[in-house]
Amino acid sequence: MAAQTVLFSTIAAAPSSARPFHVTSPLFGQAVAIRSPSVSSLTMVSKRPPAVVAALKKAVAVLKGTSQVEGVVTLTQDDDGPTTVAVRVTGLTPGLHGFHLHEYGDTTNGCISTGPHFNPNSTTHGAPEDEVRHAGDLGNIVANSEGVAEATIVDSQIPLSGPNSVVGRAFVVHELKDDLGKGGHELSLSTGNAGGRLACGVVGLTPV
Ligand SMILES: [Cu+2]
Ligand SMILES: [Zn+2]
Repeated sequence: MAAQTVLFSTIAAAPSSARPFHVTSPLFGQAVAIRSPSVSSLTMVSKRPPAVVAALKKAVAVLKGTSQVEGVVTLTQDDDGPTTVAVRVTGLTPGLHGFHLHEYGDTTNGCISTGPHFNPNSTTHGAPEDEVRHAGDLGNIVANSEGVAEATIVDSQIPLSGPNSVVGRAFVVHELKDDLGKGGHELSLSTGNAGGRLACGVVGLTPV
């Protein structure tokens, strides 16, 4: 190993006029054959600009509960950009309903087992536009007089890959409006006092 390292340094530092291939030593010749591909690939990588590879990721969650409330949420993210969340929920009472990403993709005990709001930064509850918020705080969706809520949310705290990926976590739509942490209720800074969990669905990858 030590001999190879020395040879490698010598070759890398050699001026262009040096002609190491003319050296007839069998040992040296063998070492050049092994090491030279590494030298050339290292050189090329260091001189090349970073490759831009567009990586679109897409995920979906199907929301179900014990009531007639149901829905579909699709998430798309381009590279490390913000995630776009398209929501359609039906069967709601007209008005505002808290809408969050909860920590776990576990529905063994219904929506209760999805746990608290996804909160990788251990902060308090807030509005999506607040500095201090849970990553999972997506505010409210608004149902019309037919009980249908449709929304498109763009958010930077819910990526589809990396350490804070939300794939495998769950969306929850609530009975009541989320007070966005400002209601003064004892639950305002943890749940937005959004009441019961009407429907939920685990986020899973889907074809792009
Ligand atoms: Cu919630
Ligand atoms: Zn929250």
